[in-house]
Amino acid sequence: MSIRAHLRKIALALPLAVVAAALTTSLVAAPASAHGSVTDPPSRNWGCLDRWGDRHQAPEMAQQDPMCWAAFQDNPAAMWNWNGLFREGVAGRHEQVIPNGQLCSGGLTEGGRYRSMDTPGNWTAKNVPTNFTLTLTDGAQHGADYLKVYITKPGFDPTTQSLGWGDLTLLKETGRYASAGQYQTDLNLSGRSGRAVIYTIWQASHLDQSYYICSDVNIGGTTTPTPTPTVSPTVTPTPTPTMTTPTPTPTPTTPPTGACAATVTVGNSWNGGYQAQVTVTAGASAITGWKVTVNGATITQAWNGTLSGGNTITNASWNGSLGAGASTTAGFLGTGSTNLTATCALA
Ligand SMILES: [Cu+2]
Repeated sequence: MSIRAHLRKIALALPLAVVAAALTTSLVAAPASAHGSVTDPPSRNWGCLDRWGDRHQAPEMAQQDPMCWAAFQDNPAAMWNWNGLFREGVAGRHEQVIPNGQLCSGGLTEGGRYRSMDTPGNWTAKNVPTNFTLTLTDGAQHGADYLKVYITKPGFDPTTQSLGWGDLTLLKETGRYASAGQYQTDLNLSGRSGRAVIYTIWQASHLDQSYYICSDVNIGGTTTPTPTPTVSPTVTPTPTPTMTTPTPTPTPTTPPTGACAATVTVGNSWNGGYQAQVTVTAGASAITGWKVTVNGATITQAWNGTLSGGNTITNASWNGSLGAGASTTAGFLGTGSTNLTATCALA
């Protein structure tokens, strides 16, 4: 068991009463099927899940990440289903179908599950340089007819203004992407600085399914917001293990002795589920394919790899070949125990 997984077991043991209370008051739905979202710069709901999923009821979130706090209070399913913010049958008529003020919720799609994403406020913004690469993670490997990437016009203040189509400038429309786990495109924001919203429309290729994704950025920003570790005085401080900083996955300095080796690291967890990453490292010789079995896992979806048999991930087309000692990663969502071990075999 990794250090993080071990910490997580401790963490899971502590707030059982809290979890039980949450179960009675909210319907927490695991992702029903695999879809995707922009993961860098993180979409609003993916960012909230990434930063807080493992302690989504921590009172300090209200001060440190107030928009995420509000979003979790409104409907945590907006975070658990971070990859499900889409509409079907729009036929490319995005501006006609999505009303102003509802761009970040896909026009209140899924019964308004994502409505909190539309709220103006101090969403945590990622510091980005003027040239950077946007990454969309497609856990379902739907492919993309195109990505349409917009940015809010200079002077638009996402902390106070509701987002409408007239606030956006089209940065670029990409061509098609073959089905893969991630789609990337370079963005050039030269001449811009400060807060902005990157608005991405992902037109999936398997059917007419369009995703509407708001990511907050701070162009040219270098300072990280200083978290205020204030615990609400009405709450008894809980000795929550510190897990905000991901523990770096130990990287072998020498290739493993086998043909390949795998480690598994559990990331965010929530009622009934968790996210995890496997790291695959080639042995002393280059390999052309790998297959990782995560013992103890019940995997509901995987990305950067193909799921089979409930707990086995086989490399995707683009990350199977590894030089001697080289590493790659794949991610998955699982349910049940987080006491996991991973084994690697050639594929
Ligand atoms: Cu999908």
